[in-house]
Amino acid sequence: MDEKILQLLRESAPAFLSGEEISRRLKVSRTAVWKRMRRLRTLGYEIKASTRSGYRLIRSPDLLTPSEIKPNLKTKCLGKTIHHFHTLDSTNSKAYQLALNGAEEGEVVIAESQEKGRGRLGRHWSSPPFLNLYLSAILRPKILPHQASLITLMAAVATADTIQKFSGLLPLIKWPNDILLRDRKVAGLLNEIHSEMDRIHFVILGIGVNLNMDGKMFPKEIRAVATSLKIEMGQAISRKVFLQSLLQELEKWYTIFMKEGSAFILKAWRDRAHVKGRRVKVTSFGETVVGMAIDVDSDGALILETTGGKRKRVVAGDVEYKEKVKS
Ligand code: BTX
Repeated sequence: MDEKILQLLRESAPAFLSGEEISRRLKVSRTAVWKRMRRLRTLGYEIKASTRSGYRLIRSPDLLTPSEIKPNLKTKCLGKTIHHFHTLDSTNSKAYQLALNGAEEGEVVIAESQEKGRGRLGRHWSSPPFLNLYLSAILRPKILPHQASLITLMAAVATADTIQKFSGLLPLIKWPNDILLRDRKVAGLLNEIHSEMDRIHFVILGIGVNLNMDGKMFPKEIRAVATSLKIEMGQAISRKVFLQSLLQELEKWYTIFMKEGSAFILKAWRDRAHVKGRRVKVTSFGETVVGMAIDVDSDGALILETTGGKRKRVVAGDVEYKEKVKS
C-alpha cells in the first residue's frame, strides 16, 4: 500500500493529488489514506498536505524500497522483483525461504536492518538500520554444485568493482569473501546453496556493505578491523545509487560467468586479490596452516605451499595475511 501511494504521488508530482482521488484509485477510505501518509512521514518521506489540494511528495528519504530503486535500475533480471523489509533476522534466511517456495532467479531481498545478520561459520554480521546495505539475491545457475564457490568469487569481483567505481579507491579481495579497504573489512559475502548431487536448485548470494557507518558505530570488538565507504571517502553516500550500481555490476559479471565460463571470472578475481606469493595463515575445519598462497584453482579453492614445501588445497576457511595489505 505504501508503495502504491508513493507511486501515485510521484506520477502526479509536482502537482498535488487529492486524498479523494487516492482513496478512489486504491479503493480504501480517506482515513486509511491519511493514516498511511502519517506512517510515510515517520519513515522520512516529506509530504506536504493541503486541505484543498491534497498531498504532494516533496522529498524521499534514502530508503531502499522498490519504488526508490526501480526507476533508475538498468538491469534486465536482477532486482526486477525486490522484497523490502524494515527489519529481518537475516536477508539470507528470508531469501532461502522465498527460493524454497519457488521465487525466481533475480529476485532480491533487502532489509534496512538485520537482527541476526549472519557471517560465515555461525558468526554475526553487524547490521544497524538505515546506514548500510544488506542484500540477498536468488540465483538459479546451471552449474555443478562443486562450482558454487565461483559464484562467491564472481560476487566479490562485482562488489569490489562497484566500490571502486563509487569511491575511486582500490579495494582488495581477501579469499574467499572479504572486501578490504586499507586493510579493513568494508564488505562481506555469504553464499548458501541448495542442491542435489549433480544439480544446484538455487544459490543465495548474501552481500553486506558498510556504507554510511561512522567508526564509533561499529561494535568495539571490530572497530579496528572494519571500515565503511563514508569513513574512507570522508562523506556520506547515497545507499540507493550504490545499490543500483551493485545490482548492475552483479548482473554484468553473472552474465559473463554464465556465457564465458569460469576462466574470465578467475582472471578478474586474481587481478583484484593479488593472492599469489602472499604469506598466509589459514584456519580450516579446526586446522591451522601457515604457508605461501600460490593461486586459486578452477573451482575457487585456495592453493597453498606449506612451510614444509607441500601443496595444500583449501576449500573453506579463514585467511590471515602475515604482512600488511596494500590497497
Ligand atoms: P565472516 O564470517 O567472514 O565475517 C564475520 C566477522 O566479521 C565477524 O565475526 C566480525 O569479526 C566481523 N564483522 C561483523 N560485522 C561486521 C561489519 N558490519 N563490518 C565488518 N566486519 C564485521 C562475512 O562473514 C559475510 C557477511 C555477510 C553479511 C550479509 S548481509 C546480507 C546477508 N544476510 C545475512 O544474514 N548475511 C549476509
